[in-house]
Amino acid sequence: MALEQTWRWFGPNDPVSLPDIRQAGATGIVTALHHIPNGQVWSREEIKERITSVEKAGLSWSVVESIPVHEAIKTRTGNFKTYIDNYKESIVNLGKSGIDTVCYNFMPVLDWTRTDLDAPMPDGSTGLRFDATQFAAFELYMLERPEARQHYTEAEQQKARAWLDKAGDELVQRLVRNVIAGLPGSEESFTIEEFREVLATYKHIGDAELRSHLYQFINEIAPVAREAGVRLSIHPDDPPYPILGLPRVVSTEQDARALLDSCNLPENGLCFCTGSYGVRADNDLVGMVERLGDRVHFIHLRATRREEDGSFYEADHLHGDVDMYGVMKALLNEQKRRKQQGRTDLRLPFRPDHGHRMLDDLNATKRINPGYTAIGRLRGLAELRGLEMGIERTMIE
Ligand code: DNO
Repeated sequence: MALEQTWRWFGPNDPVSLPDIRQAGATGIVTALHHIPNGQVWSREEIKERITSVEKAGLSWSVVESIPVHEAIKTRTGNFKTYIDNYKESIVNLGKSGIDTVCYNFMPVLDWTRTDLDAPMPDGSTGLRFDATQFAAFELYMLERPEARQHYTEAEQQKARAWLDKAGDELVQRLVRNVIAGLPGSEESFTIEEFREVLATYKHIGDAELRSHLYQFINEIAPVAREAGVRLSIHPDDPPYPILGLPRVVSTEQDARALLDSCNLPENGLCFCTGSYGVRADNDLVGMVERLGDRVHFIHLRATRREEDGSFYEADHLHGDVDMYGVMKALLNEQKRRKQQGRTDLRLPFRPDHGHRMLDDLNATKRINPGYTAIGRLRGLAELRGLEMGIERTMIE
């Protein structure tokens, strides 16, 4: 037994081609119909077309990442009922087409957030980073969010100001772009003005409200997914704590457990992202796989490194704060358990999440998606599959 090796592909415009992915050794593709506007139904025809192009390359469409959840669903305002109906229809169409795993997230306004997409690593490669000081500078002095001041100590505010005074226009503009102009896979992007407006739509939505909206949503879609033969997997918050005064409700083991308990169907499952959950020292990743593993349908493997002030960066896949050996072993044990229990969902897809920009990908003229370079992920996947094989060989059947 082994986990399924997959690779994220952003579709025909992705600079990394399907034949490249095949050479990397992945067999499954993780993709989405990014060209369909958020909220609209994914038709059988569109799904078929994507399946055909993936299969032509000798690969299979393993996971949908993601069907985006419209903001109206998260706030339960406006046309949210129509959007939920459309969501269901997309799930049904995917199920009929033989696609059985769908990833989604419930982060308000922004999907994943970083301040720096090219932070220098000691070995000469670059990686993604969330810098606490730069983020403070963004919300205090560029976004000018009035309540942000309460969130930072005097010393933190001064540090952010000092960064800003030294940064220069180009760096400042880049920071704004990195935070709100949409990272790969995010379906939304904003100007500062638009961003202020959309933040205001959460004025009356706190932690309890967002949780309730998520639980209502999953209770509506999970039974449909069950009927359609589709397993849903929620991606955790990245970073895994509230930012910009917005609530975040999928950041910890307790959050994940509460969501699973809110709708007790196996189709209501998790995407286990070690990079996101791993930013919190209080998330025991190995224990989480042991305790929640029976509801994990999809896995992102990457390792972050925490710094004292709350900043973090993406380290090499095997050398961050994440105990990748322990996680991999726990995942293989989960797969074994499923086999012993006679479960049919043994296909546990994982993808090397993100990777450093290195070697030829550092070439400034080369088009790349930050975090989703070919060579950095190739390295990540190679290391992870080696780790997996080493563990597997020593496991008692
Ligand atoms: C970032 C990704 C996320 C993820 C979504 C899932 O690299 O892991 O954008 O795809 O949050 O819905």
